[in-house]
Amino acid sequence: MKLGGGLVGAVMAVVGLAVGGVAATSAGAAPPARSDCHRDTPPLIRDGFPEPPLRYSRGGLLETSMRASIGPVTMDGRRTIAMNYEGSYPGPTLVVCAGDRMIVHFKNDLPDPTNLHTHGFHISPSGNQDNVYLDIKPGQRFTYRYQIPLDNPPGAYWYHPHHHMYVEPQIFGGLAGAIVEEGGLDRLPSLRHVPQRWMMIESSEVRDGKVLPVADSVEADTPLRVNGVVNPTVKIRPGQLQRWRIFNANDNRIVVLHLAGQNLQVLAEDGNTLPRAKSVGDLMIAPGSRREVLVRGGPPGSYPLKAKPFAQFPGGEQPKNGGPTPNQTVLTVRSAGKRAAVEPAAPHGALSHPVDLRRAHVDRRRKIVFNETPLPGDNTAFTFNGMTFDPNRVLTMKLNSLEEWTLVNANTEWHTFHIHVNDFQVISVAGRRVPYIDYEDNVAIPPNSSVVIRMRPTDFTGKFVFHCHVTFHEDHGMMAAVQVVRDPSAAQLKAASTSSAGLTLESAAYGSNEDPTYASAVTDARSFFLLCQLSATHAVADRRRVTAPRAD
Ligand SMILES: [Cu+2]
Repeated sequence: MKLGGGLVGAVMAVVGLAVGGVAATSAGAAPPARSDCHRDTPPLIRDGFPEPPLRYSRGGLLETSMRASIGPVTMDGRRTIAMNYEGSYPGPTLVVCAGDRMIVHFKNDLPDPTNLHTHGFHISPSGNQDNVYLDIKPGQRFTYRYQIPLDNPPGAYWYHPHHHMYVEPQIFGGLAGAIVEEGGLDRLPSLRHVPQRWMMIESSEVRDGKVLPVADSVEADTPLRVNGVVNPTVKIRPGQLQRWRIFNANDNRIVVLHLAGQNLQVLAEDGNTLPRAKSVGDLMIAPGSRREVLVRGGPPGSYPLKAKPFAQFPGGEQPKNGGPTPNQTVLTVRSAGKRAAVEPAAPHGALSHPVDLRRAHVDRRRKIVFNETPLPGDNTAFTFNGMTFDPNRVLTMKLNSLEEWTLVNANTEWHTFHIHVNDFQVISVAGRRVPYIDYEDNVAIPPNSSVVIRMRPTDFTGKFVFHCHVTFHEDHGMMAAVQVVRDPSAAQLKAASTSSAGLTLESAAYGSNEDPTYASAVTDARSFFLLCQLSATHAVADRRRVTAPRAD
């Protein structure tokens, strides 16, 4: 087992094990074997392609240290100062199985508060699990103890900081790592021998050997790195099939990927295996989302995987002014060598049989409007139904009930909707029904358009959040709290609107067939005050690149 990228990582990992007293490895005793799901998985290609350190669960447990700090990492083969987990950019890849426990000995050696979010995990949001309300101050330690449920779908997840108002600077600074839960597709006979690559796409701007603070960067221009390297080479043989798990770990950027010479065969979205493989020429991945794809080696030659120009923040010619991002090469596929005699065929037919919520009875409907309100001093409040994030304003969902949410983007720029703990089924995008069963934990919402989703919170009660995963928007207010309870009170089941300060967002009554009415957006005084404070703290005045043009 490879524990760490360098000596520090390895030592930290060993210390981590010793702290928990798990691997009672007195000299000579063998460590526990890897958890069952890691047996006979498709091989991970180790041919010089950049790869963060891998940490596998053993005997049903992944116990690891996780130190967040600012210090040297290797980026593009060079020593670079960045925010990092365990001295690595990206952080170590955690490889687990459904049903495993995960113990993370977290240490905050950053100058700011932080915490850890297991993005996409269907896991408890409470206590020392996926609790984004934790405030781990500089110098503090915290031990996370996660119980990964047996029904957490195998697939691609990731971890990143989730302390409100620090998410964007910390992700851009370098804090992100992959989590892979094995099983699922790994067991499909047609994929058992298809080798894999795991690719964390991040953007951090480097100058003079240091990652710039996000506030000093022109973000849309920032190069995209795959596992810490600009434009790495992917070797493939003509005819060879490879399976890539792609993580968009950018703080803000949507990427639209296009591989020269072929379509990508999409197998899974946000850890959810699709009912059937989907062939796409352009693959859009929202910040925070993951996609699994199959790629076939073409005739000998080089094939760039491009991030196509994309106007995420319309309003100008240059990225700085909100124009399209430049055409960037994310990686280069080099097809060479002998064509193998027998290459596996791509899977065809059903890959999975997800529960379809399209015909199910809806218990409650809500409407969430994503909007932006100008503030004094060239600042912008990013709001849901006119309100910025207030941890004490909590919307209530009933455990095991079915909710339908209409997500309205009232702006000329893109937003995304991400919710913790429970994934949702995307029903329609911009008025068009999705023709298959499409589960995601983060969906992009086109400008001046809407997306309808359905979800049924199961297994876990507790309080968590939903937000835009353009993390600049999230940090500047576009987030709200939600709790799942077994037996909601009468007040929690009533229809509610933004004008009743304190309880819920725009909701029809539980059990009603009504669509909620949308009250006109207001930024309440308290939110306004918080936003002004926030603007002062983060000096966002010069950072208009992620704000949409003002409405005239
Ligand atoms: Cu947004």
